[in-house]
Amino acid sequence: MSRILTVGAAQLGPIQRNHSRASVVERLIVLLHQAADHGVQLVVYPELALTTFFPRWYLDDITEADHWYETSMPNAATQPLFDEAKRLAIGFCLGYALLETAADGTRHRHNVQTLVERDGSIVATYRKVHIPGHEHYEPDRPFQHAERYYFEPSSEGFGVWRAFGSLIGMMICNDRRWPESYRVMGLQGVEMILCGYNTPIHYVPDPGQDILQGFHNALVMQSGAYQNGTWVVGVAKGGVEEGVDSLAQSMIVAPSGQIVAQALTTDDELVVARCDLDWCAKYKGTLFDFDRYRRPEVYGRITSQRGVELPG
Ligand code: CDV
Repeated sequence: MSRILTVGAAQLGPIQRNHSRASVVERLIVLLHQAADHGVQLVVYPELALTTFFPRWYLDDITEADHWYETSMPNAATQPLFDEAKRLAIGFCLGYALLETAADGTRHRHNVQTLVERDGSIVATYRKVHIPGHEHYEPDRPFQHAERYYFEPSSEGFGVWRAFGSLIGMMICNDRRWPESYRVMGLQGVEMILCGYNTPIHYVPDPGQDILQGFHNALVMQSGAYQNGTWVVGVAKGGVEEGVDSLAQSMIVAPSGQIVAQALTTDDELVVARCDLDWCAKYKGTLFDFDRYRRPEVYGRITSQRGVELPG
């Protein structure tokens, strides 16, 4: 008998800076109810799904940004989502900014996704590994992308968890452009990767790429899925948020690399697919039989070196 996991990619339209957490959580719950109507078992929300994409502004005093971060999960604002999901027996994956204070008093800021099982228990919180953008204010930009100022990169890497009768991994936005993200999870047998994203259509360092945003988005997730024999659920925040137009095009990609469902709008929209987890084995057991065909002994540069070293 096949193992089916019915998944909902819960795309969000824009969240403006004056939108309250409560109003956003209401939108998340509307999508949750749509998911229930479709027999969805797992709902995936975008990166930074509780607030506007605040790294587009640079604040000299970073503590003035503290209100964009959650300090616990669940919390008062998100408890209604946790309660409703548990009542409906739907699991979910939620992206948000997390501010933690360590035992030594140091404060740590991460861009995270928390995975919650159908019984309401927290499976894991993944912290973003690849942090794009810049550390300092860049006056010539039409908008900032100061993620490297607002978030520390994770040193925990990419985990895979047994949940939803499957092997589930997580990554966030820019992680999806790096083949290493998928492969580290592929090497742990991942069957479904959950990825929230916020991608401005205007890529300031090279506007020539703007027209290719949709192509590149599909390209990386389709190839990552195929080369690792895994489902990939990519979920966007789309539309014009605080004047910045963001790519939507949320999609669910099969282990074959085929897109099986894709958002049609740039707004709040639920995209559903019945994912047969056993399809992963078709690829993991043939062309991408890692144990049989991989050659780690000649891939040393991938972990020993970061930038390019030209031949002498
Ligand atoms: N939120 C992101 O990580 N966004 C990045 C940047 C480069 C636009 C992305 O890769 O989509």
